[in-house]
Amino acid sequence: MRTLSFLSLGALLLGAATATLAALPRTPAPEGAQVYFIEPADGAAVGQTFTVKFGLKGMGVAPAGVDVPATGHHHLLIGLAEQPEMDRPLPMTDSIRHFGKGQTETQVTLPPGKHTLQLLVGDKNHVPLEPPVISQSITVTVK
Ligand SMILES: [Cu+2]
Repeated sequence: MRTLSFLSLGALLLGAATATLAALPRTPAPEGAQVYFIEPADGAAVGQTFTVKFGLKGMGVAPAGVDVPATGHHHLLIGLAEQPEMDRPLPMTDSIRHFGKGQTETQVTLPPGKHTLQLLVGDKNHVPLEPPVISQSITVTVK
């Protein structure tokens, strides 16, 4: 009996994990929505810890988990070689930072060298909108 309930719990957890990874319905992007960097500027030279300010037009910012039409939250992509998959929740990694409290700026600390930065808006489930509201990729040189 104990073994059986352990197995059912395992199946339940596996089911939940699979559901999380599976494709979720994507939120349509509001017409003309645009995300961009207020700072730093593309090509800027910055110190090892620098401020990044996120700009958003044509839609609003809301925390993750909050269901308000025409809103989303920011994700900062740092040095990603490939764009993340757009039909599922964005993973939380050092290279994909979530601002699920609705933050519109952050401090980033990176080692010296060139780094690419890009902003990507996600919906309440951290899934990119359809079509993706994604910024230009900018490059900064950390001194
Ligand atoms: Cu997120």
